[in-house]
Amino acid sequence: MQLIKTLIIAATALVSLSSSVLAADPKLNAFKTAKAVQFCKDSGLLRANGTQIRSGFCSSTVQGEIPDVTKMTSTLITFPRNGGSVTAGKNFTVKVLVKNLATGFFSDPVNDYYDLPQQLNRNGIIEGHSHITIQKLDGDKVPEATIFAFFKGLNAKADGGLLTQVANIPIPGLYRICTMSSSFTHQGVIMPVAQRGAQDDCIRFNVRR
Ligand SMILES: [Cu+2]
Repeated sequence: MQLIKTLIIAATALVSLSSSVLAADPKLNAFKTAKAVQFCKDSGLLRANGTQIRSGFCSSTVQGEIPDVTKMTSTLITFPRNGGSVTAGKNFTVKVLVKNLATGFFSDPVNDYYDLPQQLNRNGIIEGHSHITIQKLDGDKVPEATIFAFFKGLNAKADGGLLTQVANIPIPGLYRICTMSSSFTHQGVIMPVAQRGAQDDCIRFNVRR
């Protein structure tokens, strides 16, 4: 117990130290990178290699550049409407409004998955893209993350903050559509503070016969 307490105090001290004066010290950054690499060496998991390893892996990519609180990513799905409906087997256009995400930055997901830190553009906005994922709901059963009716990375540049994607759901039912905002190499966006609005949106809608 004493050891754990000592470790927590040491960790807290390290955090306050690193977040204040030493953040820009290249030697400390090298030290942190070395620590991250060592962390993955010590982990029993496969090392990340830029591919999507389905059995899980250990990444030593640093989190990277994190925006100012006034530039945190925020998203709203405007179509389908929450509680609205579309017709089964008929194309519809999902509309996503996104704020504070410089879209159109989309790395090759086959070879460059999670392999670069989050980066900001010269205006301090995260460079990345969003995704939409649509899942069928079954009462209060938590959906399986491996099962989805539709998925698409939104690789195009937003037009006035608007991202669109044509989708088609053949089977009627209640569905959930969510966005997943990410940086260039597909990792979820990283924000400067914990207490904030969500970077993503989810809505529920009906697919009718
Ligand atoms: Cu992606």
